[in-house]
Amino acid sequence: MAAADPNADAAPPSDSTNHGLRVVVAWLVLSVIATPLAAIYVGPLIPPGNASVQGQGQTFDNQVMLAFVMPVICLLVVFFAYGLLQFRAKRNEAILDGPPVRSDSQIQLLWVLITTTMVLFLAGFGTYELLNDGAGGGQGPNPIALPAHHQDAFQVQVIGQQWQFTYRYPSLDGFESNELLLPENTLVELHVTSLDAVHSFWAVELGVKADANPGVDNVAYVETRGPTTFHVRCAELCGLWHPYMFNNGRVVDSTQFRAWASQQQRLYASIKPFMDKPESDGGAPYSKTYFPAPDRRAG
Ligand SMILES: [Cu+2]
Repeated sequence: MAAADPNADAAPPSDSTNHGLRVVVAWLVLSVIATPLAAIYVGPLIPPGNASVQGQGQTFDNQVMLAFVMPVICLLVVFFAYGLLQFRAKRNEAILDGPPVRSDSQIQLLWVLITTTMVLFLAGFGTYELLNDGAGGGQGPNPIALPAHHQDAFQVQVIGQQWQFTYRYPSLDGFESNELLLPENTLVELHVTSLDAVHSFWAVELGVKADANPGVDNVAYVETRGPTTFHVRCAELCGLWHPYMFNNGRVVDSTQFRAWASQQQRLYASIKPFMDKPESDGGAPYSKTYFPAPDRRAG
């Protein structure tokens, strides 16, 4: 006895059309058109944009990943569109299933091979890109992805606290500011830490993001390009006023930066003696207040 199949007695739809070939051809045509268009025109629209070297790197990565994912999207679109249009029931037509397909070892093998190759390639590509220059991510106290000329990087300490960021410039007398100003075309070494809860420093358009943990010196690199304005947001839920923990930063030309820095240094000079005094004398030394200080240069 044959298994009870409602369609067993009905004649299977006779169809000599090679649907598989049609789908493959339509998929190839759509992919060849859509992939470069998406990579070239849509990729650069995905944040963070090109405001920093790391941002540029991330934009390139977005383009590569988009180029990889487009043929997959095209296959889904073609497969569903073809199925819906080609196999839809016509008016007054009885719906008859074809014989059941139990498995197809060729398709399964191809599926496993293609998806494994894609995932492994993207993992390798991502690792390579990350090791290039850190890709704007926080790397902890001992970064392994060091950009070229990292020894000459300009240090800025980022201090998170509920609910604002303070920026300290160790090589410029250690003055502090509530606004992050950076000189253009400069490799910046950010030392991100926190005084209380866990925060996350995120300079959105610069493509740099690093956790701010109390007692941890989290190093992230970012290389600025031309003058621009960017947003700084706390990207870690850090308490009641977390949504308000944001402000703007600026990348300015070197003349503007020098003028701003010397103005800040002049303002800071009046409180420096107090900050330099030992705590027993009523001072508030940085090393106590902002543990950890950047420990490699000009801390
Ligand atoms: Cu926060």
